[in-house]
Amino acid sequence: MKSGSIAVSLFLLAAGLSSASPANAPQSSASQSTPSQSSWPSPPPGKPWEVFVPKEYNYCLAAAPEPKKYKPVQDAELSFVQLIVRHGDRTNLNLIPHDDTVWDACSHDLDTNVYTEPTKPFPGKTGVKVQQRIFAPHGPKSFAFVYKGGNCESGQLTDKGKEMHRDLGSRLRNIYVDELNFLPKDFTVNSIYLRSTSTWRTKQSAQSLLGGLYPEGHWPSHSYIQLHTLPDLEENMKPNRKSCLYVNGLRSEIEKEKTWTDFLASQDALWKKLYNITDLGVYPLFPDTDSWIGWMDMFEPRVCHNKPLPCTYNPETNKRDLQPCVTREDADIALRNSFYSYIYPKRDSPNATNYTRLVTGSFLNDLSVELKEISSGGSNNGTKCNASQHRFSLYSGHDDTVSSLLGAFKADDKNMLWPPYRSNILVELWKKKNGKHIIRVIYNGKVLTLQPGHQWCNLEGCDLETFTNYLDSLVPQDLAKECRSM
Ligand SMILES: *[C@@H]1O[C@H](CO)[C@@H](O)[C@H](O)[C@H]1NC(C)=O
Ligand SMILES: *[C@@H]1O[C@H](CO)[C@@H](O)[C@H](O)[C@H]1NC(C)=O
Ligand SMILES: *[C@@H]1O[C@H](CO)[C@@H](O)[C@H](O)[C@H]1NC(C)=O
Ligand SMILES: *[C@@H]1O[C@H](CO)[C@@H](O)[C@H](O)[C@H]1NC(C)=O
Ligand SMILES: CC(=O)N[C@H]1CO[C@H](CO)[C@@H](O)[C@@H]1O
Repeated sequence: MKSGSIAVSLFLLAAGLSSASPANAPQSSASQSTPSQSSWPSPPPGKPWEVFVPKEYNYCLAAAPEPKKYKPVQDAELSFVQLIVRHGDRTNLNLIPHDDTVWDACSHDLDTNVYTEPTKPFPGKTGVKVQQRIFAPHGPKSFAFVYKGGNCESGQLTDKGKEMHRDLGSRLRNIYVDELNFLPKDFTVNSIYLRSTSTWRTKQSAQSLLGGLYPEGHWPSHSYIQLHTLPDLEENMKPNRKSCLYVNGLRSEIEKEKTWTDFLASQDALWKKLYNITDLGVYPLFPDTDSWIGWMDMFEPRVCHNKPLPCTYNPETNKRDLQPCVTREDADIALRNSFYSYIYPKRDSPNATNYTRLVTGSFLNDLSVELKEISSGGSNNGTKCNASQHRFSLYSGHDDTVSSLLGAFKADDKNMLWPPYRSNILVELWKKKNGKHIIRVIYNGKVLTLQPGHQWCNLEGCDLETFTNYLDSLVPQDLAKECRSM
């Protein structure tokens, strides 16, 4: 089958946006639809891509630390925490023509008001408060055949997505404020650093999370938090294909490897079936045409919202009411294939390490520098909070942000499944009584375990220097050169 744009697909999963918070928390995963109840657990693996999926895996909602079970490191004091997250539940990015699915999943009641700030040459504000509303058009004279949106943009964070991040924030409040007395009870500007990609859904996920960490009543009036974003061309929390040209080059080399082509060939029949049903050949609305990731994105948001999977288009009724339809089993296999679509390039290919350097090396450097600065009591050179009070950094990103880190760490198989919505990696810096610093890494509520043969550290308590040395070994010294962009 095809090659060439899996890279593109990973990137596209990264774009989006949205609004407000309903009351019901996603506490019980029983009420959440688990995408793969129908066929998990998978049969024991035969081929490398027959990834074993434990029953607990739920694409729709990642597990999070349980305040009651959380244990501080013995004889040590918490110094600093980095949290890297994937945004919450969102609508799909890969669209199907003549799709009747309506996404009324994004209420706007509590949306942030946006207005232009005062600008230097003009007195006062230069604009009024606005509240963005998304509405879907109707009728044959509109583009309604592309996407029946309801009140969500494609790729937008839904109310469910906001709620799951608020829930994560409130768990972290229980742990870091109430239990450990580590973060201040009320928000203070210097204690928290916030960075996000420039996408609406990642920024809103961060807002929701911080709303759980510091609920109303814990924000001093007139205080606000600075949201740091990098210019698009310098973004390093997701693969930067515009500035790092060799990302695509190396990716297509990886796609020529036999393990990869065997994988694609083995799944070709299902690919063709899906391609036919969704008219992919007729309508180029599907941006991720060379990868299983696109199919996964097309189906999983529906599964998470109990919406029907697509059937065949009927020109007479102008509806998708003909057989065959995509079955739940097809969707599960597509999801499983998408796991391999990132495990291979980011962890298992002989070229995965070089690929990882390009897609996440620069971000690993940011994490490593921050840990070194904080542990040595150094300054952040004015780019961050006052270093002496800085306790918590939130990095709000995408599946790509999380999966690239997991690939770089050489996480074991069960930790390499597609990062579910609101996946969360906590990197805790602890100072032991003897003055030594150690790192504990907690992924979706559990200490991160590594692949056999790659156990470069025990992430229950890894010596800081071993940890940062490992990260640094994946950081390009001359990024432009490794990207072959100069
Ligand atoms: C796809 O559609 C074509 C034309 O309608 C048909 O001949 C072919 O058998 C279909 N393939 C699959 C896998 O359904
Ligand atoms: C990774 O890239 C370096 C040069 O950038 C090269 O020397 C090395 O052989 C590459 N590793 C693999 C496995 O190809
Ligand atoms: C901070 O800035 C100074 C002066 O520009 C530089 O020498 C130093 O390396 C920087 N420190 C870090 C940790 O980046
Ligand atoms: C940082 O905070 C400490 C006290 O917590 C204060 O003494 C120091 O002046 C602050 N530094 C800056 C640059 O604001
Ligand atoms: C483009 C590239 O670096 N390809 C390498 C992938 O890994 C194999 C096995 O180590 C190398 O032989 C290739 O040169």
